[in-house]
Amino acid sequence: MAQTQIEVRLKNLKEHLKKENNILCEVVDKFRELDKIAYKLGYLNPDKQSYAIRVSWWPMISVLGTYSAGKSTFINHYLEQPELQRTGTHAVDDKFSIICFSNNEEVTTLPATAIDADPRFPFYKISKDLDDVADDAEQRLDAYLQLKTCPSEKLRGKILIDSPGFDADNQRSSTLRISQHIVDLSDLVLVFFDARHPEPGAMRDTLEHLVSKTLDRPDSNKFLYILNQMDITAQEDNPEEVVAAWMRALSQTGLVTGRFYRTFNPDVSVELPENVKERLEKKSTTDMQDIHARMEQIGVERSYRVIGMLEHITKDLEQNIVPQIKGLLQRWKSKVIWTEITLDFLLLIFAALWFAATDYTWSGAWQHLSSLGTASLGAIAALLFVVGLWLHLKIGDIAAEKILEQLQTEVVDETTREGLTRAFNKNTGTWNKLFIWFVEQPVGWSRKTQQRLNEILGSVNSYVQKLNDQFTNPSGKEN
Ligand SMILES: Nc1nc2c(ncn2[C@@H]2O[C@H](COP(=O)(O)OP(=O)(O)O)[C@@H](O)[C@H]2O)c(=O)[nH]1
Ligand SMILES: [Mg+2]
Repeated sequence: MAQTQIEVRLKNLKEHLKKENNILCEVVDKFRELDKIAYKLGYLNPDKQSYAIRVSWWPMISVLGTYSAGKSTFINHYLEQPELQRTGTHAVDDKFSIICFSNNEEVTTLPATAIDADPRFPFYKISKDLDDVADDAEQRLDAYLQLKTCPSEKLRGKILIDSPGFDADNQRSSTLRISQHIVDLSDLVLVFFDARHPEPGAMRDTLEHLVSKTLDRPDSNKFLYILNQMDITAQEDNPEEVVAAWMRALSQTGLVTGRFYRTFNPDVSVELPENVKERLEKKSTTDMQDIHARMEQIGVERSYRVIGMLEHITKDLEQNIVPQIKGLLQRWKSKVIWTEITLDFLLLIFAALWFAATDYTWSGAWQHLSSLGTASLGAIAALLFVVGLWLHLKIGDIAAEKILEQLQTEVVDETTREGLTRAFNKNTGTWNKLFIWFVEQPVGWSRKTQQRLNEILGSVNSYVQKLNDQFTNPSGKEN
């Protein structure tokens, strides 16, 4: 059997995971089981959809924030690769750089298409997102993204993303759109602010676009807010005031949770005034260590997140999607049944009225029928049967169409709507239309399917335990 693109992709993914984390390798198979159930239900399209590729399997850390805040300098420092990302006071690199590990001694830069081909990256979605921004998204992708490989050991099993600043007015909406997408996929988001400019528009914009949208996220603890270049501030202003203004700006957007850091980069820092030197240095060093520790920890967090995702999708399928499909089916069934009962009733009334108007009677009609020969009776019965059958199917069609129409306005989320539409269509085939009075369960759903979902849920717990054993820190997530 020919392998679909998804199968090839997942096979490559498993190859990569084998070297990294065997447990996650097993989890890929569980996602495939969910896929199969969803294919049978019609909820996912087997040619191009899979729950497994909705998850990004590689821990991803993104560095966002105001322009010239020191994002690229921070990355170079962390990876101990001073030449990796260009830095400077002008927008030297207005692309997103996806940085990942390679054994190759040399840093290499690859075009955006390389990202699409690698199963570790969930960026196929980015080109789709860009579709809405630019018509020739495929070609333009290169204008927004590049892939860099780098031999730093700290990169093993992680992906780091450096981003352009927010002030570049051109390509602005695409930059924002991509940023949002990256934020969604990231396990850790470092949001950099420039302590030299704590108040102006750039900062407010960053906050509005990045932070205010993320306030109610369940994963809001993945955001770290970093006020950088504290050294320069200490020279020119009162650092306390700068920090206070920054915190005020953050809280004005409603942000109260999250971790806040104050740093400067020792590689490029200026001479600090004696009276604040020790204190600022100490604060920056411990904060820097904390940030780095979070970055190390991210591989562990990711494993739990993927398994959490498995649990979430399983429950969603069982408690949300299947009931919705059942609901649609029930609605269709009762629509058809009630239409037919109403039609029969109308027919009777019509006949009764007609009899009343023409002096014809039920017994007269009966006698008339009895006097007919078997052949004519047979012909009439056959004709009635065919007309009835045709009507029955037609009513099924019309009712299904009506329900599909309603579905388009009822379900807001596009992916869910598409899935439900496909699943519902799978249930309105000729066979089900014929025997609609007896239809109970959606196609692809049975006690056995239910049992399989329960088994998957059960395996989630055992994976969590295995992970706990694997990572010595038993709670795994955070200290
Ligand atoms: N004094 C000082 N300069 C910094 C610090 N971080 C970055 N820089 C400088 O600020 C400029 C902009 O940094 P860059 O990393 O390119 O900013 P990006 O636009 O956020 O990537 C560069 O010239 C860096 O050398 C810092 O903590 N202290
Ligand atoms: Mg930069």
